Amino acid sequence: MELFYHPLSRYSQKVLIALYEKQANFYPRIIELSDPFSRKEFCQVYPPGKVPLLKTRSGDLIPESSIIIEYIDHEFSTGTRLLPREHKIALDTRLQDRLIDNDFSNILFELEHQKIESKEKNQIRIKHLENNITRFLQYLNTQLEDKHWLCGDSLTLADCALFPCLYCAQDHFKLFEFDNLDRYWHQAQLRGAFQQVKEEVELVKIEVLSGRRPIP
Ligand SMILES: N[C@@H](CCC(=O)N[C@@H](CS)C(=O)NCC(=O)O)C(=O)O
Repeated sequence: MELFYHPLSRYSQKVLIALYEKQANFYPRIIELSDPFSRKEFCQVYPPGKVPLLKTRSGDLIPESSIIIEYIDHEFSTGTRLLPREHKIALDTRLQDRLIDNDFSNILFELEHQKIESKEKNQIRIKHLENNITRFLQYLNTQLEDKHWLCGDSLTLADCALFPCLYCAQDHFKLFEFDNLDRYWHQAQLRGAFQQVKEEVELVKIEVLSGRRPIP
């Protein structure tokens, strides 16, 4: 199996956490999305040019982080089961995963864009996005009132989606103000699979800052 990804992409981090949780072997193929040559080469493999992308042992291409995770969860019986067996919990896992991608990760993208990249900062839009994320953090805090991980006692696909978002959100939001979420976030940072992903992220950030790697 080959994983095309970028270490600083949240959707890539989501898949990496899952691969490490499953103890699944893969060849890492880093795509520098800001490098036209790397991008062109990747678009020849997968024209939409989005990471993450999994190439299976039989050569099939699987895009979309949640679908990749469902695939590896089904393929590998090792490690953590990421889509629970029980239908009701599996449905909740898929729901939380969708909510995190749509109402947290994608909003964070726009917020980062508005705050960092955009020259004309639209303060009203920034406030609106921050309010949306704060409401979502409150929602998560309530969900975690009686649950160890987001969907129950075991770590699932939904947690793989959530960790990278919290990792980014901690720079913009006071996570410690949400008691249950704060407890969850500390717990997440002790998880081996996530620690492995964070190590790679920190290394790449240093390389970008020192100019040894292009700005993604
Ligand atoms: N829904 C997709 C989102 C993938 C995505 O948006 N990837 C971003 C990086 S995090 C990307 O490849 N952007 C490059 C582009 O859009 O050209 C997933 O879950 O995998």
